[in-house]
Amino acid sequence: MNVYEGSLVGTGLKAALVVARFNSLVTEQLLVGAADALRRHGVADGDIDVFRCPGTFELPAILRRVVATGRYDAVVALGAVIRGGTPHFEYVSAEVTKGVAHVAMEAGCAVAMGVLTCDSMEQALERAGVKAGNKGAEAAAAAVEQANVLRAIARAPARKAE
Ligand code: INI
Repeated sequence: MNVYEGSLVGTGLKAALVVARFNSLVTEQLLVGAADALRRHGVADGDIDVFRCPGTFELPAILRRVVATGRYDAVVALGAVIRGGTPHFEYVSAEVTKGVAHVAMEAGCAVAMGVLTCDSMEQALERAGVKAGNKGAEAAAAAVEQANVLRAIARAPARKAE
């Protein structure tokens, strides 16, 4: 049996964090958590680039451009969609989920989803480092693991079918 999986060691990886400015009280904390997690997993500070966009709706388009540069092993989308009194929340959260998934499927590198979809600002802050962990950090760790499993697949020896 040959098992291919990704380690959580980020040494030598180049990473990009794409962060939405809307709800920046939350998204800046997701960014702090994601950058901290990358460094703690061994990614060099100079190998982490940050790109900002207006809102979560704009994340997939910027993500796509960042991925297309071919400069990164791991890219993380960071945003916070918080329910208001109108259906806007549903549209933005549905589009970003589809958009990030679409970019991830086409990308040659790891793409991770660090976008919160919450009912309240309180729920969002809890998930941005206050009391329920930091989803930015979790997404960054997932990106490191995914980048490493992609590398492992690329290095796997070709075997003939029996
Ligand atoms: N953008 C967010 O990142 N979070 C939200 O909660 C949000 N809501 O609810 O409106 C939001 N809207 C802005 C949207 O992402 C776009 O920037 C805007 O529609 C312009 O295209």
